[in-house]
Amino acid sequence: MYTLIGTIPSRAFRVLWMLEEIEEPFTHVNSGPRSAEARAANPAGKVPVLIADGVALTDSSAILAYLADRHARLTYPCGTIERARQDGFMHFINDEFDACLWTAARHSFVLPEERRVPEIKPALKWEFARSVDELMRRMDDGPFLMGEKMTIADILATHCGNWAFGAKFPLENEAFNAYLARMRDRPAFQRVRAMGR
Ligand SMILES: N[C@@H](CCC(=O)N[C@@H](CS)C(=O)NCC(=O)O)C(=O)O
Repeated sequence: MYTLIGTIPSRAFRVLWMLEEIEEPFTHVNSGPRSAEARAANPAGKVPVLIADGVALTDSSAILAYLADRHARLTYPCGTIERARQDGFMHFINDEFDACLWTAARHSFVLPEERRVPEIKPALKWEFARSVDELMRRMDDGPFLMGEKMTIADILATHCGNWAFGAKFPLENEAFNAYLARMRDRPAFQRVRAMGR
């Protein structure tokens, strides 16, 4: 049985969605970043944290990859060309989507006020829009990023798309918007969303 620490609006959503997709039982500790529960498991105070076999695992992409490999779900096997492409998607989304969104968040409410540089935000929004176009160029015919098979890259991309929407980043790529709508329709996604209500 897994234990997942982190609130629904945080990156913990990615892991909760994964656990729902693969139908693995888990206990959810609905505690936020820097909470006592988060710090007890991860001294940095960051969430999500997955407790697996008594060990605290951090960093949502690594947790997704661990669950995918362990349960042989939503992933291609290590050492295959498909896995290399899947990893490429994961790195691309982290580098170009998550990094932009996280930098915008840091300069909006995470950093101490005197350290924030709000002027950076328009450049981040422009970069993000350019990366969305690039992701859609790299996407196979669909319905998922890698064609007929859903992978953990879809969880990461969709979470970042939703985050962008919440952060009022422009979302003008129709193919990406249609992809996000399809992904949000998934019952496992909806179950996690309902947990937050
Ligand atoms: N690379 C980590 C980032 C984790 C992270 O920064 N989480 C945010 C919440 S979504 C957090 O805990 N922030 C608190 C802080 O930075 O002090 C991941 O993907 O899990």
